[in-house]
Amino acid sequence: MDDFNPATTQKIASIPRSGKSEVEAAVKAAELAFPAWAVETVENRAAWLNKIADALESRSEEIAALESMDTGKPITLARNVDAARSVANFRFFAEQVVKMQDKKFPMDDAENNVIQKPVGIAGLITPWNLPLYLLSWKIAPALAMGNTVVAKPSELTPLTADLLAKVLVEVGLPAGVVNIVHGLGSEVGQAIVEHPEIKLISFTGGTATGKLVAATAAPMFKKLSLELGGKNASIVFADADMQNTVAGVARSAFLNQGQVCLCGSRILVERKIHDEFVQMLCEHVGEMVIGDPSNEETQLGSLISQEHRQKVESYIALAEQEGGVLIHGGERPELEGELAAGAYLQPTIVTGLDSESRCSTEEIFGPVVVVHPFDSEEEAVVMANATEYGLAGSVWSSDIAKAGRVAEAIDSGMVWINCWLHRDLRVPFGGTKNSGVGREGGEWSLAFFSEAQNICIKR
Ligand code: TXE
Repeated sequence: MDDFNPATTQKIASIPRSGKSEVEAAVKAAELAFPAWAVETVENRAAWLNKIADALESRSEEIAALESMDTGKPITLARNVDAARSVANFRFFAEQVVKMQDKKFPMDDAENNVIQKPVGIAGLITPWNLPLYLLSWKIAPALAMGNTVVAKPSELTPLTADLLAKVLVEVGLPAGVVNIVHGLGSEVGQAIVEHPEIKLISFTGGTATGKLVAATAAPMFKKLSLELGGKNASIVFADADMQNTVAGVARSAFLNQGQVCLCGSRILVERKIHDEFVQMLCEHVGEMVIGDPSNEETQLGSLISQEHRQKVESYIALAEQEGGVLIHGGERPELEGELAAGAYLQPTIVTGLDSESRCSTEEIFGPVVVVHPFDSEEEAVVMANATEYGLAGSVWSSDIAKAGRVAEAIDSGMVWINCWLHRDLRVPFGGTKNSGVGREGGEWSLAFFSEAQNICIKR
């Protein structure tokens, strides 16, 4: 299969279009490797993770360049977020797993010991928006807990998964512990989810695909973690620090061209500052540099593909049909040379829509945000919760008690107050409603990638 740079539409690689038989071979290899890997000491597994982190770190610049080329994202973002976090994920779980302790529950006449055992072969399926970042977020805890892995990266962004496979060979990780199978979701992804020997599935991707994955895995009682889409609200109160809030809300709206499940794509603003806020937001966004992802100055790169841009543009057309006003962007920027063919789109801000309109409630997953005014705390909460998603959100106010009340009332897995995407890898990550099932992160990942067994000893 061909792999393209979406910023230029040039072909950059060919990848194998694997199918059932390659998944079968990967499962066989993972099965053979499992017994030895599962009984490795925790310290040894942590040492492997650190070795992988070191090897990735020495290739950080290469990872950033590949990720930027494969996704169209700005090189600075690929360097500071994707490359850095991929290394950090391995280091973090190496540290976490050695700190983990078996739990004990004493009784008068007996002792309960809860131990965490490996599940077996873990099936990991990841999307295109944060390729190695999300793959390493799953591989590291899976390995730390003694599982072997069959992983499928997105067919749109296979390059850093391929680099990881080479790094694993270089550092000498025993063969079969990690197996990466490239190909289409409907072929390789589906074969992984269906395979009876794969006992656990961790999936990050679209909600529609998540439904399919759940429907296939549930009758086999596989352990399942689904991290799906989001339509997250950024709630701005009149007492917020305007400068900080405008910058934070704009970053939350447009980071990675709005292609992050956590992006704040619905901006709810207290009516008395609505017009002023919107004007400041437009000015801020107007200064964002859009263009060549390899340029250090670029803040907004290309979307993932022409097809995805069409989908996002169809929402802009819908916004206009629904009575929305495009107060910023909405067009393809005019770029020169080979970039002219890229999947670029201006950062777009829409006002005047009903807060229950499709553009305000459906995930667009691109550089398009809607802004709505609200009059009271209660109204802001109702509006924030009026979507089928429940992943994240942010609240901006100098009244921390009020912001805390609103945060608790939002039906989502994560809320930031006066910041966004301020990540501590120890905290739970995941959503409610159509944003998924389960939590990963810190001890939640270690619990998910293992089976708890209680051993009760009668004295
Ligand atoms: O994702 P898919 P797509 C959202 C976003 C986007 C929409 C669709 O709204 O517009 O999803 O994106 C694999 N069995 N997010 O179509 O298809 C696929 O190969 C098993 C949010 O690109 O869900 C890839 O590796 N696997 C999201 C992975 O699933 C299957 C990030 C995700 O791709 C499969 C990406 C199947 N039947 C998109 N079909 C987030 N939560 O951040 C596909 N796949």
